[in-house]
Amino acid sequence: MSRQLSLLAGPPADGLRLAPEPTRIDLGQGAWLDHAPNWFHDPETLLDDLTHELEWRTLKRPMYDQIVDVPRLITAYKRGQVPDRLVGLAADVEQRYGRPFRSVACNLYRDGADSVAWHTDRVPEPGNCIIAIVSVGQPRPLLMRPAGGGPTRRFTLGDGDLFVMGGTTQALWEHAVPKTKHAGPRISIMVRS
Ligand SMILES: O=C(O)CCC(=O)C(=O)O
Repeated sequence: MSRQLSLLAGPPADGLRLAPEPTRIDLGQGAWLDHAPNWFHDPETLLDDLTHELEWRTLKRPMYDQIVDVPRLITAYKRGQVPDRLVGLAADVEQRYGRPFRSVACNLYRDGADSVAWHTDRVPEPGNCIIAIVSVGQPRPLLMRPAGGGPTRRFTLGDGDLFVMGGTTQALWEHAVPKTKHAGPRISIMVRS
């Protein structure tokens, strides 16, 4: 619907095209995913621009008795501080899902050794969230498993894909991006409500 609204209101936000509706995957108990492959029309340029324009940081975390680097580069912005390059993308997600976003965070996976471990995102409403991921660069698997245990589901997020975790996903499911043997750079842009 929002695509049609965008069309009526004028051209879509910068970098976006009139993509088909995402496929909705019902995980049960109010948890759902949306996946729209090839949603962003020029992912190569976005990957290049974000790689060079954003201020990437290495976070540290305790592991056993050591402090280690988090295996990916990160940058995050609150609403109102989002760089120009990402404003249109965040606005399009907001319009599509009808929920104001609170923040935009980006992860840069330099190669296959970069990853994110199993976790749920800390959001104000874990039982009613919209977390949109726009993935650019190397396709990587995103795994999801029930927080209390259960079979893992595997999704591949390709170059330019939109993947949304909605409803109760952050209360009931964990997600991870595992290490892989060979992979080029990938950036995930997380628009969180
Ligand atoms: O890179 C991704 O697709 C997921 C990243 C993630 O789960 C996070 O930053 O919390």
